[in-house]
Amino acid sequence: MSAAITACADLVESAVAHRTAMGRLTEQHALTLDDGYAVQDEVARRRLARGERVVGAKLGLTSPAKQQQMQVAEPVYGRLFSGGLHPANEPVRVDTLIHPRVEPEIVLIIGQRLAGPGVSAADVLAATDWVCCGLEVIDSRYADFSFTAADVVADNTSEAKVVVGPAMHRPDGLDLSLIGLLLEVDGVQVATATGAATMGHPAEATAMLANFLGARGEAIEPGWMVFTGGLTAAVPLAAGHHVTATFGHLGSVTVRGV
Ligand code: 0L1
Ligand code: MG
Repeated sequence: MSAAITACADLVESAVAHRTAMGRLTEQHALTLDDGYAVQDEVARRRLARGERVVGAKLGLTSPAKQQQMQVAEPVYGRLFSGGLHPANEPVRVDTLIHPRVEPEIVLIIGQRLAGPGVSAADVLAATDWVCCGLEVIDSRYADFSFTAADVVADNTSEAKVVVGPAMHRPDGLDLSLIGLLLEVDGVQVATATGAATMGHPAEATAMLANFLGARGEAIEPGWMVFTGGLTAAVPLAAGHHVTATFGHLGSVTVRGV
């Protein structure tokens, strides 16, 4: 591993530990997208060595709303860790994070290993045990959430916490592209979307991930949850406020900041 990858992994970990936003890594190092993944891999290796577990995967920047908000047009992948699982009924302490935002996602619970090449959306649905709704709490380690694709990948795509709704649904008979979503902050509607916002269909987005991981010699593993990509722009999470996502068929999920 190059000294630059190690140095960038150190900077990411320091920003998390000190809850301090940093400048773009790409301003100090000429990182390609592959280099960004190498940094993410190194930080993941360290977290696993400290006892965390990977519990799933997250797709990022898969919807036009997110790509426009972040000014990055490339879908990206990050890991979900056991330490980021957050109970649905517990408030999120915003002072444990830098500048949290929340985004609504359709979540797949995968029952069978999926690794490309050649994984299709139909394969994903056949391997999916359950579908539920979720809110992802993201927290970029970059000042003003300003990053390139390589930067955000190095930062595990702003991973912080995930909350899943209480109701699990079988995928059979559901067209996930047609699932409607209403996003509210403190009871005020701020955005609407459908499942089609994430690459046409959440299973299409997940198939892309399985093919991407297969090319890296990795897979979506049985039991993983896949956050299939924010359907709307992310909204800030402030103390005293609550964000609720209500999905057709899938129910609703709320995150409250304290
Ligand atoms: O889950 C995500 O969509 C994160 C990808 C982009 C990172 C961000 O919006 O901070
Ligand atoms: Mg997300």
